[in-house]
Amino acid sequence: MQIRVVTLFPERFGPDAVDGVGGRAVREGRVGLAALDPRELATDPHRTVDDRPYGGGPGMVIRVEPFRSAIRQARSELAPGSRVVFLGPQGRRFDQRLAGELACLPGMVLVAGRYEGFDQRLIESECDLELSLGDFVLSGGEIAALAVIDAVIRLLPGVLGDPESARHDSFSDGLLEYPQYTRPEVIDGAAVPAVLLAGNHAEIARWRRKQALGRTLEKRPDLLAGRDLSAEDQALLAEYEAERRT
Ligand code: 9D3
Repeated sequence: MQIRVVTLFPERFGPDAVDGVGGRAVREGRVGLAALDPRELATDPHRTVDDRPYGGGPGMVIRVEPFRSAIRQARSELAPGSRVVFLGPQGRRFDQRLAGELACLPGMVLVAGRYEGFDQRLIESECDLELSLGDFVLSGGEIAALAVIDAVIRLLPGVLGDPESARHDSFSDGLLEYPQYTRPEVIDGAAVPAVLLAGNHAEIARWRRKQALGRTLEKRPDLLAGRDLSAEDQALLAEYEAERRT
């Protein structure tokens, strides 16, 4: 996959910008990552990227031309079928499903938003998709771009050593993970659940599924809403609830 980031802070997308397995894929060239700085493409003597808002009011607005040139330059470097993704607070909420969709593309151009806001015509004419990390205010889209890059790269074939890890990830089956334990067996009076020590693998799998379901219902009921649970999962949830009350 080829990734281009259009940003006023290109130095934040160097070879070490992405960590973990994704960073390795970038450093080994299995993923192409490069940043384009619209300021470099601004044609006026002062290389301005913003201007005063029509209609008045406080602040400045990002001009169309420098970003448009950078986006078009980036797009020209990518294969047909690649997408231009604008990162801004009004976008579709990013989630694992969207990460999976983006991972199927040959390339993507990520356009990092700015607090001062863009001329609306830029977003409408140059971007295929607008994406947000959630309902909180960032100063710009760079951190969001890194989050999207990380989430997408680790889904590319061969990036995780073990494809099973991606499948087991929280959210890949729409549930939170079961709790994990390692030595010692007891710490500050808190014991590891006995089922994990007994070595009955069918019982362990059943217990883990029950914990995953129960914790999801407790912490993230939205993930279960509108989902049809099998009779077996419903029984496990009932068991979880009963055990919680004792
Ligand atoms: C109140 C009007 N705008 C500020 C003048 C809103 C605004 C625009 C742009 C607030 C923040 C930003 C900068 N944020 C992003 O570019 C951004 C973002 C975010 O703030 N939250 C969650 N996801 C994202 S993705 C990009």
